[in-house]
Amino acid sequence: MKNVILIGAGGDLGVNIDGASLSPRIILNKCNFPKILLEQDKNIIKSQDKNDLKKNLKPLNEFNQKLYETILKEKKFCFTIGGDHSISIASSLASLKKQDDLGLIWIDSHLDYNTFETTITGNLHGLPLATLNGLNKDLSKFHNGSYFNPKKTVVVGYRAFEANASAEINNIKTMGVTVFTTKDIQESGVSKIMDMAFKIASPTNNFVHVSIDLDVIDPQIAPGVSVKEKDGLLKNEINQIIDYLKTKESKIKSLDLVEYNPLNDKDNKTLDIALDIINKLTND
Ligand SMILES: [Mn+2]
Repeated sequence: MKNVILIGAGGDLGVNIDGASLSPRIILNKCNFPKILLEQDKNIIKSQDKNDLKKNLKPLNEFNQKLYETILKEKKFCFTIGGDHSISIASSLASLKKQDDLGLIWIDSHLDYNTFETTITGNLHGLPLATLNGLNKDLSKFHNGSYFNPKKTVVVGYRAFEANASAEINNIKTMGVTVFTTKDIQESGVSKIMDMAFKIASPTNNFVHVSIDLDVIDPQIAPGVSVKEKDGLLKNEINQIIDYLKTKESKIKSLDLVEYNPLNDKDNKTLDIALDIINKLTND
């Protein structure tokens, strides 16, 4: 992949657990690419109010607006390194603003499809995918343009069924987004699922944005995330996904890698996987 710039998005205002904001600085330091590092204001005190269902909305939007404007100006291939997954609201919408009719592939153990009405925690990293399909407008006020077509939006790797997710599942079904579970991958194999994902996200050979949440990987292999979901993808499966993405390089407009949390990592296991993914996807 030529002409890559890493955009460090050091924000974790979307999650009540600290740590993801620290990861871009660590990752960018180990990568030999042009880079821009944005970090959230260290003086912000996160909301701990259980009844607050729009936690840190204002500073989160301010951070995302900066990220959005940074990516809009950038001519290189933007590979955004989070941060929690709320930063992908900005990275994805900026990419869509630059490229019409962009499909969206969301590789994640969670749906990230809550709305302000269905979220139980108010942790806004559970809302970005719904936001990218045009819901939760309060999270995208900085964006003046269209949203991702739900019919060209695909989730790969979902498995967080037990997390009181019925309202979220209802949201995503109503909108018409396609979801492939971890079980689907294990039963049908990576290449078949990824073939289908690309057919849905890119039916007319249009470009796609790919957003990879590290919690799609099994937490025994990649413990350094904020919200762990057991029974995840094994090393072989995530490697196959990355190899597959490599074959579709010419159709990928932009990438995110999010949710690395160094405070939860063990022996840099997750860091090593994150660096491996970045190196594989960016190597020519
Ligand atoms: Mn996510």
